Amino acid sequence: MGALLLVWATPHPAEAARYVVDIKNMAFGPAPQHLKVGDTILWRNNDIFRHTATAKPGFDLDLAPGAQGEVTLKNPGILNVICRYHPNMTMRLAVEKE
Ligand SMILES: [Cu+2]
Repeated sequence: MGALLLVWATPHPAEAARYVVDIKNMAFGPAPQHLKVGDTILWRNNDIFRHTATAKPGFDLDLAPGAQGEVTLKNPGILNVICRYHPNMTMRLAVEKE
């Protein structure tokens, strides 16, 4: 949790955007479009189940019900996001260069 708080406190580049993805009813919310390197995504678990937002390589957030976590997109490319507990939960993110 300490690491997440540090991420929150880190100043973002002026052009970086912040997106929110809500997890609910065993599914990821709509995938943000036009993502760029340096943008951040806040994942919010609004479900009654524990979920992860996992992309390898990339990030791995383990989110209890009601928890949230933020990731900064570091590399361009396609990220295939899954929940490790529910492999049918998937999301595809396309990250463009900065
Ligand atoms: Cu899940």
